[in-house]
Amino acid sequence: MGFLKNPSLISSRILKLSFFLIVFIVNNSFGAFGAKTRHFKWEVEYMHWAPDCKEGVVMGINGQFPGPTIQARAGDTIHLELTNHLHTEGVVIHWHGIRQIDTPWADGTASISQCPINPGESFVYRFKVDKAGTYFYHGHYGMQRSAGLYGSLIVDVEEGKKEPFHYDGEFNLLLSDLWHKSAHEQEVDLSSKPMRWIGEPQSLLINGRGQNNCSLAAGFNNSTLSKCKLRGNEQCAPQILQVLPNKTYRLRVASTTALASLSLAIGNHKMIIVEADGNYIQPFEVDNMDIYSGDSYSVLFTTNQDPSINYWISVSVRGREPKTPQGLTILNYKTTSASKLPTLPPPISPPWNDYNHSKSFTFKILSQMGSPKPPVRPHRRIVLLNTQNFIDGQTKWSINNVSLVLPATPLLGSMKYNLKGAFDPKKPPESFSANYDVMNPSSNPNSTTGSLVYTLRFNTTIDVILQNANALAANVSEIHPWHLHGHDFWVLGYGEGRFKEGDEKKFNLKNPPLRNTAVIFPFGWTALRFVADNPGVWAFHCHIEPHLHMGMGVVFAEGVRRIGKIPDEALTCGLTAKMFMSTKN
Ligand SMILES: *[C@@H]1O[C@H](CO)[C@@H](O)[C@H](O)[C@H]1NC(C)=O
Ligand SMILES: *[C@@H]1O[C@H](CO)[C@@H](O)[C@H](O)[C@H]1NC(C)=O
Ligand SMILES: *[C@@H]1O[C@H](CO)[C@@H](O)[C@H](O)[C@H]1NC(C)=O
Ligand SMILES: *[C@@H]1O[C@H](CO)[C@@H](O)[C@H](O)[C@H]1NC(C)=O
Ligand SMILES: *[C@@H]1O[C@H](CO)[C@@H](O)[C@H](O)[C@H]1NC(C)=O
Ligand SMILES: *[C@@H]1O[C@H](CO)[C@@H](O)[C@H](O)[C@H]1NC(C)=O
Ligand SMILES: *[C@@H]1O[C@H](CO)[C@@H](O)[C@H](O)[C@H]1NC(C)=O
Ligand SMILES: *[C@@H]1O[C@H](CO)[C@@H](O)[C@H](O)[C@H]1NC(C)=O
Ligand SMILES: *[C@@H]1O[C@H](CO)[C@@H](O)[C@H](O)[C@H]1NC(C)=O
Ligand SMILES: [Cu+2]
Repeated sequence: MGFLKNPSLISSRILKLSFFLIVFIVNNSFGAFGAKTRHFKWEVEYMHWAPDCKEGVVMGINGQFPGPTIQARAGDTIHLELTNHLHTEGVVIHWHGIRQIDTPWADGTASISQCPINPGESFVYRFKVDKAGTYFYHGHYGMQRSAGLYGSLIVDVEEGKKEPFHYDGEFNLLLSDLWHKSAHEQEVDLSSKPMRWIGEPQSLLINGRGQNNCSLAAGFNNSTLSKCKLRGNEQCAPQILQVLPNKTYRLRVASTTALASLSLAIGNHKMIIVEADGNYIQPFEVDNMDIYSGDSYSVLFTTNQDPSINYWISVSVRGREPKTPQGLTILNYKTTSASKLPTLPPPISPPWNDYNHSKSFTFKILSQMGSPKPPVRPHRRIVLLNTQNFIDGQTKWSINNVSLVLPATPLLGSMKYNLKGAFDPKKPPESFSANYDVMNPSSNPNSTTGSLVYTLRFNTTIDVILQNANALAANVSEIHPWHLHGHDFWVLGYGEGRFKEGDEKKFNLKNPPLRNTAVIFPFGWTALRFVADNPGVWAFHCHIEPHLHMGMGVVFAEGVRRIGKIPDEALTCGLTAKMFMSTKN
């Protein structure tokens, strides 16, 4: 057909290993047992970019969007100097899924683990990537993730170790959603009275590339196809995945969407899910998979289909009525021309509101034999009710009737140094009133604000019950993927309606999956368990960027007295800065 002139092709990484080895040897120093320190120098800046063929402004790193992929091995130390070249705002980067054992100040959460890095200044993130898996990184200040500050972080198994499954090559698929309105304008919209909702994204991006005007799935024909810009060197041209027949490939999929829950499928190819959030799971086969913001997975697929044609890989919106075209790229068997368009239409995802389909996928995720098991009972249970509320006319999300507002002084510093007045020390509620009806809108939707810091006794076992509820409008309850910093947790179970005493008898203590992100389904609850054994102050929040912005999160502080010396650069704002002035004079 000659449709694609200069398609941008990516061959699998393993096939190019020799190239990477050369780069690493030049750039990195070796430590004991083959573990290395890997050095990076990054500059963050705004740039003109056209991720979906329409030019706008994104946050780039070293001139790239998405940011560079970090590739390391388990046990390595990342040493990354981040310089802020934004002219008028601070910046931080969070390393999503990395537990930051012994380095809680490197977690990259503004107001929690550090002060935002000022324009023109640098900060060194130094931390160990202790566990192999598929991870990513992203901005964690204001709505900088929505502005495009993200990239992939891949941790391979240690030198000489093997994965528990075989594959011949691998690709990263970092999924995101894009608005044509700037993240600044979105922030103002969300904070106005009354709130102006940001709406659905204009495009879905795969590795930062998308097609805004090319909605193929609904009516696959040559007239819709002609609107696609699948060719050339354009920033929106998809990266084509090139494969050989009769091989097995690993897709490392991660979602950093601001809002969208997604379904991923490869035309004609089955997928086997083998890893979730950096933990191996019991493999299972699907035609399409759900992926929520904050999730990461590895999936295997075998190139056992007709090698003389190409196939679509598609990403579609689930859980909200879709108003966004599918995100697309092409799977190309190298035996055929990469410029031939697939003859079959892109896979269509299940209906957006088929929650049974989503639940059946989610419930299949179970830990592998031999994975760590949860302690049999908790020391403490914290129930977190998720509601939509009003505060002085602004629309907010609240947890047990309190909407999260982060303090000016980072909590890690103010808690370790016991600074008075840095945040509201009031104990947040452990639960919510017995007569609150989670199935209906609240009779009094007003709530309050607070810093919602739960202090956990070191090394105790904590159960968290995330309780969903009706939002402000009747018969509406949304999906919220909750992400915990500093830990993996066991997902013990899900249920419909309100969590009741006795529901804990149905918890899965045999093979619950270990994850760092778990979803609550509409009108349902999700039960999590973790051991508070990582000294630090950790965010736990809905990974939907506008929801966090509107207060949907809490903070867990644990083992605060055991926290090591916090680097001075993490403490250059609020009361911690004043503390330095007085000790240094
Ligand atoms: C989509 O098409 C419309 C009408 O042809 C055009 O105005 C718009 O700029 C296009 N959008 C993108 C992202 O190319
Ligand atoms: C092509 O698909 C579009 C979008 O679904 C539809 O509006 C149009 O009628 C289709 N054209 C033909 C010739 O089928
Ligand atoms: C589009 O047009 C080409 C040739 O012009 C034809 O071979 C192909 O089958 C058409 N595709 C569809 C989906 O109609
Ligand atoms: C792939 O394997 C199938 C079945 O083993 C075989 O028939 C086919 O020739 C192989 N294709 C290639 C391109 O090697
Ligand atoms: C979803 O599953 C529930 C429980 O199995 C069932 O009662 C309900 O009818 C299903 N809904 C749909 C739309 O299939
Ligand atoms: C909620 O707060 C608003 C002011 O922001 C007030 O006018 C209204 O009466 C409050 N509603 C209730 C039920 O207290
Ligand atoms: C939530 O807090 C507001 C403001 O303090 C109060 O008016 C309301 O009754 C509370 N609602 C619940 C369900 O506790
Ligand atoms: C944490 O608790 C476990 C089990 O109760 C115990 O074996 C371990 O020594 C404790 N660790 C620390 C650092 O206190
Ligand atoms: C909400 O659902 C109930 C039960 O299905 C129905 O009776 C009611 O009319 C619905 N309300 C709205 C506002 O849609
Ligand atoms: Cu949410």
